[in-house]
Amino acid sequence: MTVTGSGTCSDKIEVIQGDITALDVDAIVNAANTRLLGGGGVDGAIHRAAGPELLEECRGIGGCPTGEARITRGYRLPARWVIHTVGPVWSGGKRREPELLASCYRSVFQIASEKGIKTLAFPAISTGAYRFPPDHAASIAVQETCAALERYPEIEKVLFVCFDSRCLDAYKKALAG
Ligand code: AR6
Repeated sequence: MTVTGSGTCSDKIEVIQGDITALDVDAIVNAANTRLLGGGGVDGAIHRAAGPELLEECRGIGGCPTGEARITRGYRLPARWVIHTVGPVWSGGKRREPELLASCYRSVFQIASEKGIKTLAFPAISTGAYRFPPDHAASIAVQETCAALERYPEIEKVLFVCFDSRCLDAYKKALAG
């Protein structure tokens, strides 16, 4: 299923349901942890699909703080690049979780712009193992993406990739404003 947004920023946004590792875009975003050495969820799926060279490159990076991002090649993935970002673990919302999640999106877009990336796909960062409420996370994702698309008009397409229908509903609501 595909939901296309309407309005100025959302002309470039699409919400789809599926596996992010299958997408033929310039870059896919990984919801990683601070060690950057793989894990479960989307992180595990990306490492499995990219192959062991990805872990090798990640080892050389030496980790990433929460709210920041790092880029690697995509190796066996259809995507040329993987931008790894570390979302906050939700613990009630009083530990700057919303700010840290917003910072993930900003960091990813900054790197994307530096690398000339024109199409990129995000998973719902922090909404799995890290338990960030999906509606709140989707509204931060849409807000930061709209701001970034104004700032970096050369970015052509942003896909939000959902695994389940709860995630899809959250993005539909967030895009409806
Ligand atoms: N494609 C798209 N979305 C996916 C895929 C996939 N192949 N697999 C899972 N999702 P999570 P987090 C969705 O837990 O909450 C890892 O162990 C999933 O349904 O992957 O940021 C890392 O190493 C959910 O909506 O990431 C970290 O330790 C979303 O991706 C920790 O989990 C994010 O769920 C990060 O937790």
